Amino acid sequence: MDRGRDWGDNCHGLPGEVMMLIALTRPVSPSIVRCELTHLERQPIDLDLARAQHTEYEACLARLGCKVQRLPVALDLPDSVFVEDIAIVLDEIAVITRPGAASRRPEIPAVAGALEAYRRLLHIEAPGTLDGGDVLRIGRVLYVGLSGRSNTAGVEQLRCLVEPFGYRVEGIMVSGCLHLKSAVTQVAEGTLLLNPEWVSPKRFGEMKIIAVDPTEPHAANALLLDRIAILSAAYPATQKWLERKNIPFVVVDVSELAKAEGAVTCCSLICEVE
Ligand code: CIR
Repeated sequence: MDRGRDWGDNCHGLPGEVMMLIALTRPVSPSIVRCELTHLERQPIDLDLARAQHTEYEACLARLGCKVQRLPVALDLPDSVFVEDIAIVLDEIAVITRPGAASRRPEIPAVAGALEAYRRLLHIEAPGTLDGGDVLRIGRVLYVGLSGRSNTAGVEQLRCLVEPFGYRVEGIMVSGCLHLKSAVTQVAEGTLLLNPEWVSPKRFGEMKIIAVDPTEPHAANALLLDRIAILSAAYPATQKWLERKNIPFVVVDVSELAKAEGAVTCCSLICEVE
């Protein structure tokens, strides 16, 4: 369902410079039924439906102007569809993470192999842990969740890696959810969608805050592509709040991936290329 105008043209940058957005994705693995779970009880996952929803998610990315690049399926890596956790893609470099769940570290080679075509790669190393889902970029600031997955060593390593490129790193406490981006994401220029039960709005300075509807604690995860947000279809009450603020968005149904504790940001890595 598209609630915005036609946002297919995502070309921007300097005059004469044609930018393209690559969206790296990876298919749903049949082993997703053995995924990591932290805050949810295990429920049966309908694999065919999960795959269909993922394909529709990719189609949504394509409609919004991304060139979708699919990595090969990883039959024995249950959480490999959630590529976001494996890297932080910045304009100048990409940082390959060291995921907090050891089961997810074998996901790294395929993601790093694809990203090295577009960015110089830097790496988080032991004892640091960091999940991409904990890193929210707003301009030149990287807000990094101190969650069950990302530790202070990981945050400090990230700081050392990115400060030379002009980024500031701000560690942020999160509780009650998996990642920082379960609790807060950007939905428009200068505007965050946030669950105040899981992260304090005070850390985000002058940004406007829209709170999730209290009946929808998981609604804060949105993927902002250029000027339009992709949201999970499961949270209509929160979407009414966004409509009232004239925030443009589209929705996709990711109900089966949500049973694996995933949402919309986690299924792609967005990489701007010339
Ligand atoms: C995990 O626990 O690692 C996966 N089952 C879910 C990861 C979701 N990732 C994300 O939101 N960035």
